[in-house]
Amino acid sequence: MEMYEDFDAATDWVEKNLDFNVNAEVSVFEVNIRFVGGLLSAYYLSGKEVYRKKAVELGEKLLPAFKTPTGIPWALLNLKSGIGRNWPWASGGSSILAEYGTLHLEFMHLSKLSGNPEFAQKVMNIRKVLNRLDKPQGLYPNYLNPNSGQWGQHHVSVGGLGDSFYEYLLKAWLMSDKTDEEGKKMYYDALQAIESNLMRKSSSGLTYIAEWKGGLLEHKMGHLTCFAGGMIALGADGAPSDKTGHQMEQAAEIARTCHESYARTALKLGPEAFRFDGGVEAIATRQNEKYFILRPEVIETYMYMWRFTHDPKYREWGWEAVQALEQHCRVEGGYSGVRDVYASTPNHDDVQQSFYLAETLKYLYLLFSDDDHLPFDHWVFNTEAHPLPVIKRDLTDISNKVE
Ligand code: DMJ
Repeated sequence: MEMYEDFDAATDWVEKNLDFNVNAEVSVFEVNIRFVGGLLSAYYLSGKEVYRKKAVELGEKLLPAFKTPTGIPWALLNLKSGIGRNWPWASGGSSILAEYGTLHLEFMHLSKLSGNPEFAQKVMNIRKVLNRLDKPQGLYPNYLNPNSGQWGQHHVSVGGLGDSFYEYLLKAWLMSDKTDEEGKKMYYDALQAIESNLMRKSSSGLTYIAEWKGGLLEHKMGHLTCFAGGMIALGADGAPSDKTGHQMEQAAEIARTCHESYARTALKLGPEAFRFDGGVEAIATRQNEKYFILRPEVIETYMYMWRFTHDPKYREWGWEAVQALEQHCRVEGGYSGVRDVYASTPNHDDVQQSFYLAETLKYLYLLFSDDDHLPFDHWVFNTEAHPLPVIKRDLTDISNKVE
C-alpha cells in the first residue's frame, strides 16, 4: 500500500519494544497466526532482519507446547514457564483441530529461515499422528486428545474448531511449489468427505456446509465457514481435471449463499451463524448468533472468486459490504462490531478485532487491486491473511538433467 513511513515507525517499535520474555499464558494458535505469521510476512515483504529474528525467537518460545506424549501441541502455553494445557471446555482434555492444524505454513518457514529443522519436524509429526487414525466417514473430528492420541467427541466442522486445518493442507501443498504430495492428498480426500457428508442444498437451491455431530447434521453454517468458497476455488485448479469445474461451481455457490446471508439482514452485514431449518434459509434464528464482529471470510471468498473468474458481481458484492461497514460500523475511534444485524439501527459492541485490519480490509484492498498485486503463484496467505512466499523448488538438478 506504499505506507512506508508507517511501516518504518512500526519497525522501530518492534526493534525497541517487542519482547516475548513475559510471564503470560497465550493461545499457541493465535500467537502463531497473528504474530509469527505477521512477523514472517513483514520480513519477506521488507527484507528487514529484525522481523526474521523476532519471528524465530517467538517460534522457539512456542516449541515447549509440543511436549506431549503424542507431539500434538497444547492449546495454551505459559511463555515463561513453558507449561502447557488445553482449554477446560474442550472434550475430555482435547486439543482442537483448527488450532494444532494451523501451524504448518509458519513452522515450515521458521525452519527455512532459522536452519533449525525442529519446527518442520513438529508439524510433520502432527500429520503422521492424523494419518495413523481412523477417520469416521473420512472426516476429521474437531477434538483430539494429545495424551492418548485418540479422537474426542465426533464433531466435525468446516467452521469454528475445524476451518483452517483444511485451508492449511491445501496451502501447504501450494506453498511447497506443489511438491508436498501428502498435503495435497489429505486436502482433496478431506474435501471429498466434506462434500458427501456435510454439503447440502436448501429447498430453494442454496448450497451450504452443515455441522456434523456424531453422524447427525445440524443445518447451520457459520460466518467462519464462508471462507470455504475461497479455499475451494483456490484448490479447484489442482483437483483431478474432471473435478475442477465442479469445484469452481461449488465455490461460486457457497459465495452466493454467504452473500445471501448478508443480503437478508437489515444492516447488509452477515450474522455469526445462519440456519437452514424450520422454513428459514440463510438467516440467524437465535439471538446469540445475530452479531457481526467485522469478520473477513465472506469478503475473502469474494476476493478469490474475483481473481479466478473476473465476474463483476464479486466486486459489486464487496462494494455492498464496504458501504455497510462505513454506514454501520464506522465509529469515532475506528470500526466496531454490531450486536444484531437484523436490527435497523446498529448497537455497537465497541471492539475492533485485529483481523479487521489484517484480513477484512486487506482482502477488500486486494479485491479492488490488479491480479499482479501479491499474485497467487508467488504468495499464499496464512489464515490471518499474512502473505508468505511459495518456497520454489530447486530446479538446478532438473535443468542439469535436461542439458
Ligand atoms: C481469524 O483469526 C482467522 O481467519 C481464523 O482462521 C478464523 N477466525 C478469524 C477471523 O474471523
